[in-house]
Amino acid sequence: MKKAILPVLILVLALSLCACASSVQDNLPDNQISTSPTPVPTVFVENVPMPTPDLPLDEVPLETLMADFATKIQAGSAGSSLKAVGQAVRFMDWAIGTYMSEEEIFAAVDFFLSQLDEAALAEYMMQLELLDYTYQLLLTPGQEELLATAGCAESNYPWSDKPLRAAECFMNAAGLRATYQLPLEYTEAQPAINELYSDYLSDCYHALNERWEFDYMMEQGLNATIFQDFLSREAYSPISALDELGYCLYDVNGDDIDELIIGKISLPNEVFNILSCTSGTLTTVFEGWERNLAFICSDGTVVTRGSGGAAVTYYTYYKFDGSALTPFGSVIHDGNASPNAPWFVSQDGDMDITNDIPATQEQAQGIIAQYEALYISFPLTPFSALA
Ligand SMILES: [Ca+2]
Ligand SMILES: [Ca+2]
Repeated sequence: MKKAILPVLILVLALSLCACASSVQDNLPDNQISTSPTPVPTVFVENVPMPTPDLPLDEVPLETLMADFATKIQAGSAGSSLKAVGQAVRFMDWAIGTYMSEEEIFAAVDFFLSQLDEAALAEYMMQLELLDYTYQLLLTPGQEELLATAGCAESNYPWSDKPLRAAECFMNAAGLRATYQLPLEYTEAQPAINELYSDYLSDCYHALNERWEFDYMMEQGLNATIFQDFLSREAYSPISALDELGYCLYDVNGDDIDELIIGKISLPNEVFNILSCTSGTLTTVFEGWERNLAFICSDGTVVTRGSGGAAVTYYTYYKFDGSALTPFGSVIHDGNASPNAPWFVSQDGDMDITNDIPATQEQAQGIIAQYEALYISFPLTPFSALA
């Protein structure tokens, strides 16, 4: 598979890890300040301006920020866009620095919005729309002059040239990210299924219903490993494979062509198969099994999590262009090869840790958590519905 290096996301994550580390240190009494700060893998920090040590990026609680947006952003008034710049800067500093999970962000946003009456909510949503617009503007190049005019020349610009995970979670929770809600719509109205997909899904149904042989499933391009595994469980499970496994259409990379997602109904963010029909033929983009699963993030990143036994776990991060996956980074825990310092990070997608960079557990798990916050749970339709 072609290798491409897209370091920005990893760099952003590293930046946030550095920021968190510095803020923790800033909050310690003097006699507890560590004299040997955790080294950051150099691969993460190349060409990236480090946050200034006296500026802990995550020091402002989200609820404080949200209250400030209400008083300091004036949508539609003179000078409103400049005031929004200052708030967008704080918002992006928060997004880079926060360790809040997706659930925590959702809960905080939901709670704040639920306190507002109808008129206040309408006003606040206009303020958030201006904030969102400004935030997206600040992800683009050439905004130095705008920042200087707004009195924010000393900001951490450019934070990133890609959407920030926490910021996207926030906007999604506020209802400003239509794409994130797409999977939910599938439960209400199934879209017309592409003929390539419908033939494939029909095979899936018949394979499970008629218990096709393993080799025949393989010949038909089905996920024989998973299908046979779930069929064999029927001996002791009250749920049939037809009801346990399901599918969903979802446009992973935003090119208006849906991909076909196959997974387990009860674990709706774990994906066994991703299929594409972008090229005009049905293509298997990813085929997994229970120890090598995929997860799809709301920003289009595809993550695979593989296991090589109890002590070995691989997380690989991919860009998806509609037809193929290209790895841009990985986080590996290998307690066999390196029992005392098992975590590694890299910008490659191979399983080889000899060309990777050692990382602390905190750094590695920080990267994993930032992507986990974006995993989509798909409302899968059971194959039994195709009867
Ligand atoms: Ca697509
Ligand atoms: Ca490697």
